[in-house]
Amino acid sequence: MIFGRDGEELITGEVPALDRDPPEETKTATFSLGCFWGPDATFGSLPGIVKTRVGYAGGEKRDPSYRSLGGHTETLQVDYDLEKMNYKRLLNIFWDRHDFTRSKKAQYRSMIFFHGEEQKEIASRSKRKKEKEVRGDVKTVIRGYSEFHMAEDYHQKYHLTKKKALHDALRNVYTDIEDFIDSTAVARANGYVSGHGDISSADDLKGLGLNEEGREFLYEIWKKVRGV
Ligand code: MHO
Repeated sequence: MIFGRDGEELITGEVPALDRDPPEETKTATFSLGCFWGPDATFGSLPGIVKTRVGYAGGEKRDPSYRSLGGHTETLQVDYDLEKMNYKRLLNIFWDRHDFTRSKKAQYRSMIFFHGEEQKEIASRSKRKKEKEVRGDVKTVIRGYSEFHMAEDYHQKYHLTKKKALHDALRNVYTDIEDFIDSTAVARANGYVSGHGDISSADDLKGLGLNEEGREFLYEIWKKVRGV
């Protein structure tokens, strides 16, 4: 237990079931769609997303930071389970979640960084389709992935960090920040506190390592954000 953290009453203390047997095969996708806090939560809530991380990509600076981006763009990177998710579906969510018809400053550009030829094809096709749909210009830049600079820890799973008891509970399970960022359970919890996810009772929150009290606690937050 780390001094000063609470939330211990909300967890079982065991490794969350969702993190227990990671999928055999995952792929990575990298997208920029405005402030990265929101996409981290949206994508993190989806079954089939194994890991999420936020960072900076597409610029020149070799060691960007939030205060000194050096031409980089806020970017989300996810690892997805090939048995439960595919790139086309990820792109549909990408388009749905931001306005890609307006020019933005470098920090908030709309970008797709493809990993490999297959993603390149799918992304290009998907962009052409969008152009037809909106009958005009899609500002999204499609580019080959080259590098991704992790953002500061306080940007990772940002919405969850604002729910201290829950955040601390999960940090009690994952005391190492890297394990915390990489946890599927933590990615889901970050999505649920933001009102994402298809949940109809606290029972649907099993697998996150929370006990009954913890599940109720999270379910109440989810309902409040959803306004139900
Ligand atoms: N409007 C947000 C953007 C943060 S995001 C990490 C803020 O400045 O509070 O760019």
